[in-house]
Amino acid sequence: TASKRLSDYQPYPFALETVRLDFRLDPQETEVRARLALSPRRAASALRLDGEELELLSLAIDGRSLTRDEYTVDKTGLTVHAAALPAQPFTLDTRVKIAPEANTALEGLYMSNGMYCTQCEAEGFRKITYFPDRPDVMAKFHVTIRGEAPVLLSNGDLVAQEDGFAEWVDPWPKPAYLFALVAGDLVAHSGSFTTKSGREVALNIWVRKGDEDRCAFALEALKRSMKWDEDVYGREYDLDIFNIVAVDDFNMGAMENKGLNIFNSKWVLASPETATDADYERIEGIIAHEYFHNWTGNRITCRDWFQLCLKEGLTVYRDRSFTADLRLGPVKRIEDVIALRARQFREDQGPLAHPPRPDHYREINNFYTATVYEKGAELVGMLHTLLGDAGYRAALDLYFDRHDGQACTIEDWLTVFEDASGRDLSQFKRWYTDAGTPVLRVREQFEDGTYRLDFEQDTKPTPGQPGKPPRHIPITVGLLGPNGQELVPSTVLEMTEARQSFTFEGLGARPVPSILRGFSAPVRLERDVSARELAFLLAHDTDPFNRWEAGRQLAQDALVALAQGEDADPAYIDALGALIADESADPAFRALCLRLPAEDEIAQSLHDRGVTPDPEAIHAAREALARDLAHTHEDALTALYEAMAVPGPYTPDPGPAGKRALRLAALGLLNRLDGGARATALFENATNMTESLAALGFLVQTGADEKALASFRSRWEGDRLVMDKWFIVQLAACPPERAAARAAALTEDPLFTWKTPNRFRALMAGLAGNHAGFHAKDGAAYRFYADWLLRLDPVNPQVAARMSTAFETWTRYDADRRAQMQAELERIARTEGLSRDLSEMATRLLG
Ligand code: HT7
Ligand code: ZN
Repeated sequence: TASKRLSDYQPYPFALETVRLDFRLDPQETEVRARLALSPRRAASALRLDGEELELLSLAIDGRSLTRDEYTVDKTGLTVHAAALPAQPFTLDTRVKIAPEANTALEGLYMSNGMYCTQCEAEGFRKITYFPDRPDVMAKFHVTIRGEAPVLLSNGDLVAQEDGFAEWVDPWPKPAYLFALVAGDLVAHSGSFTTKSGREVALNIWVRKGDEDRCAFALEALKRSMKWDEDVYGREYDLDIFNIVAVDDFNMGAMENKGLNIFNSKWVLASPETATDADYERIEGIIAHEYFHNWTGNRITCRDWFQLCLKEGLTVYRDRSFTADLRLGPVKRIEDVIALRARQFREDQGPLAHPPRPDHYREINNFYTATVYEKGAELVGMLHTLLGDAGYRAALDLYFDRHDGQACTIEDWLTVFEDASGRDLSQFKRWYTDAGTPVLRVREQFEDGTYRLDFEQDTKPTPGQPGKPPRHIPITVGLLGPNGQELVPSTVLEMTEARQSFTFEGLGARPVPSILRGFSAPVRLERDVSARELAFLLAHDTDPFNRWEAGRQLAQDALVALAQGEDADPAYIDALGALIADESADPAFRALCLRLPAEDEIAQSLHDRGVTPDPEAIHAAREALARDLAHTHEDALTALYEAMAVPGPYTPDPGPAGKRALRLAALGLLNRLDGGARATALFENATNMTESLAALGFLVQTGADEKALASFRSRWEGDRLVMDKWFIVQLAACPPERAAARAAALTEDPLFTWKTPNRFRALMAGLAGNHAGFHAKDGAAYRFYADWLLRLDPVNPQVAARMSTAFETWTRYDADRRAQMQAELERIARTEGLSRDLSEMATRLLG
């Protein structure tokens, strides 16, 4: 199939006012009747409706059945020829049959554990009925559902209900991708929220029987989100009811359907025994994210799918700010940057690099990426930095005022910022249209009290984009004096040229610069800086992000040296001694400083420095540094492990969670010395999943994990969410030489229900997350992984394609490994009958 191109955009030639949908649910034969009220926008245009895998039963216009020569049906839709269309507004009625039970792709209407549910973003609605399935066609939906299930849900407000019947009306026009239907034997955990204008909203979290005691946290998170959006963005909820449903079989995390969010049960259900601190934080963030889409995505949507980052980048930015406000802001920022580098910088460095707003694609599902989401959020953050708090808020107010009810573009978005601020953002727009991570080099000069920073920016070519003009980069800088006092507080420098200098006058002595504070732009900063100065910044920087960053840099430098067989500077190990003992620093922050960079990040760092990464050497280097750290600071770490124990009943609040994080970071290091003794004790006595799972991971790391894995399994066998953790941890943390064989053995486990995305992902992501195991020299993991992608593809192409990104770094490695990965990708690409999703990925990966 050919690519779709942004430059080919044409408005839909018909206006769609209202849609009536009537469902008669049946696992094998669901009947869907649709009535569309259409008006031609220009004369003599044929009517094209999208539709896939539908059996058309009847088709009529204004009540008259069409004859066979008046329309054409093909594999992707239906065309009513222009001659059969009235020149005036008309109604089109279709009746189709679909088979939800046979739908394993989990797109459109499908079944999960006997319950009906839908996933329509991006182009799933066309698997439900014939429709203009594009986001710029917005209509009011009126839905009736007939079926045996006791609970029948759709978008909007419930207007009628009796046994086996429900009728829903959504007063807000929406594109089809926001349609949802759920039917099943569900129970609700309910509550309510009163909006700032006094509207009472009924809140329900719908789950399978038995799960209702794991919903309380999600419900409270929803209320916090509703309040935050009112307080910070002035946005109020706009229906009388808000439903969330938890579903076990789900391709992604969650979906923001209007008034009826559907969630992967993993991101709703939580109890102290089954969910970790990290799970709680993610659940809160995802609940917020989907709720925030009500304004940024639903009330204002995207004109076409090229504009995806308009809603996703902004909504990620909003959910990050929410978490930063409710928890520890600097810690959240550091976590987000770690994730950005691990996922988005990695993507930008390889064959899948693309701009936040791509201009072509074959399969849009392949563009729900770290670049669209996380880098998209960074771009919103930079706009916020450039305009300041008041300017940002004014721009967002204008955005909601001007575009409510519309389907918009990145141009609309940037125009709002220009109009609100009077600034020219044409150069800033390159961040949206250009792929790649700029490298920002900086040199310093100090003379006669004047301090000068000379910056140079450069972005390497990416697929299809050879030339990279300079970008508009906000660089937040502060200058520190010799005792750590702030000589120049944080200032935003705006770089717009390829090379640009900034001076600071009147300084008594050479200052220590703190550059790119808060990670003010998604760039790779290069600066010749001594280990001594980094240690100084780790001890004294008043910007918490850069304080952490200095430690990170020290760790990276040490690891890069060790991985190349050189000696590591002792500065990192020395500096961490002070930090461990620094009780004025927050435990969560100290925990982050104690966390060594992941092996994949070390590989990335080597590659950035022009060195071919050797996965075995990287693994050995990381182990050696961890052991050295543990050894040097054994007493302090042991004291920390004791002092950070949290007594009393578990709560997922940031305070105790931070202490647990620090305690477990200490244990992770000590585990290298005591052969798993402390981890065994913790595993046996843990009363919450955070500690239990961490202890299990540490035991897996030592290799003496058989008993612990068996006991964990026998305790949690009946719990699908906890068992996913069991699959992941034993692959992600195990000694690399065991990883591939263990993964293969696990596929024989009766609990490896591979058609369930969560279980498939747990096993495969566990293996791919074991850097040295996945890249084992013999190529066993590559072959195994490719085999399973090929097996999943005909069942669930979306998930198979997403998981293929495990290969996205293949060009970084040595010739042997490259050849093996290339061979696997070629084998995938050659496979007959491959889905469009995986085929596009294989082709792009091969470059
Ligand atoms: N807007 C949603 C993205 C999405 C999705 C979710 C579930 C399954 C398939 C999906 N395809 C696209 C999720 C979000 O960003 O909020
Ligand atoms: Zn989203």
